[in-house]
Amino acid sequence: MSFRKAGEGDEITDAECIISRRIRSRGHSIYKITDGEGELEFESGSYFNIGQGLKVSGKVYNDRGFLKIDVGSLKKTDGIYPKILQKIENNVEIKDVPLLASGETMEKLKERIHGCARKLLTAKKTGRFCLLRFHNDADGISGALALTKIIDAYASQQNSATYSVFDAMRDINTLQGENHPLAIILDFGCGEDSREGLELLKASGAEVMVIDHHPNTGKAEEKTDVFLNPWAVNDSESASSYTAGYLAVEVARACGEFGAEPLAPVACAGDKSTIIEISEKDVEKALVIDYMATYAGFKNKLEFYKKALDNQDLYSSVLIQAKEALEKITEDVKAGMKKRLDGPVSVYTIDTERIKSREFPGKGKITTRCFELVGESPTVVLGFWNRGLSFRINDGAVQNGVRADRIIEILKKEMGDFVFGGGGHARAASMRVREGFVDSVLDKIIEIVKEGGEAAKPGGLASGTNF
Ligand SMILES: [Mn+2]
Repeated sequence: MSFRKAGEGDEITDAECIISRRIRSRGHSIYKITDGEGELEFESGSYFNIGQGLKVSGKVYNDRGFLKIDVGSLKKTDGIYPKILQKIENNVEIKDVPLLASGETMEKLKERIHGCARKLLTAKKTGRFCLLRFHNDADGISGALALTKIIDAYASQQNSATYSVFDAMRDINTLQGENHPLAIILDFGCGEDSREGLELLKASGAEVMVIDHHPNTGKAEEKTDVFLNPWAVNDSESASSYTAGYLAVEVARACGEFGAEPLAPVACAGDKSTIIEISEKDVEKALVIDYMATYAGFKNKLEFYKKALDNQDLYSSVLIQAKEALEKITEDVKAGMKKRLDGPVSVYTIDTERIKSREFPGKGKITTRCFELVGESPTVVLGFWNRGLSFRINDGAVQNGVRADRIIEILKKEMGDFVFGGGGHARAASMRVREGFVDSVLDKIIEIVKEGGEAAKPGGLASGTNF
């Protein structure tokens, strides 16, 4: 008999169920159990983990309005958890609401959004252990704030766009002893460099959900159970504009959590996406989050960001400091930027290490500042430092066939000995370069851009690279 139909006096025989909650009472515990369709409770002096699979028999009774089982027999049984989760997932209520951003890409993603929502609602219902790894910028953090409106998660900030083997080891350690945990990777993890890390995470037995908008060069869907990325349905660079934080807000909305909506334009403002309307206030909020993220290690708690957004005094102080820091570098950037190529697509470079700034703005933001100062014509800005560089490319240049992800791919092939991991979007990306070789890499990039028109044609420089 299913728990949903059970009533006072009914006999339950060998029902497969899992522990979904434990409430401590005087001298014993009250356990909530679910068979995927309904819930019952029982009292016990023994200790069971959340998610423990059981076979339970006994008689149902009514204890002041709560249906409980007077347990006759109880056997710990493994392997039940996934089955019960699946049942709940099939039955949870999804809100099929119009999406905040319109267009074909989002319509095609709806099923995947609902898939994520089902997993999260089920995790909430069953007390499932969730680990949430979010990228350390306004997009990733806004998304994490949206998802934690649905689930309680062990949230951990990721200060790199790559999910390394090191990251995976740390997470597997955290998940040790948890029953069939769910690991959520938000706003990173789809690049080639994240492949091995994701592989390990999946092999550890965790269920893996990736919500990202970076080009899927690492074929992340093969190492994940739930994969939400616009690149899966749209193979043009416009896919990147559906930011991870925005997607997370859509997942929250599908769960019925509409309070997450104000986070969507903040996420988009952070990644300079214009798929939805963004106010000046959203841009400021994104700046505040970015500023805070720069000054925080990986131990940063999500709560910390939430408080700053809610606390007017703290918020204003951070905003003033962040704006001042950006303002301060503007003159230096103007003086330091160099036009290295004048043509159908121009190239500017900026040595980010010669800009006097403390932790904020970082190298990426300095490059962005330079990008904001160049004109509207097709342009590439390269911010460089000792061991790497950062790309900012405008629409005009992309239309001329110049794309950061393609250039990085060519560099990896042709200069593999001193070009390391790199990745990102068509219009914004960064890469690591062996010390002492940045100048030659810059020269090579300028050469590629010079022949940029060729790169876009079949048989040109970019042929053979698949995006
Ligand atoms: Mn992002």
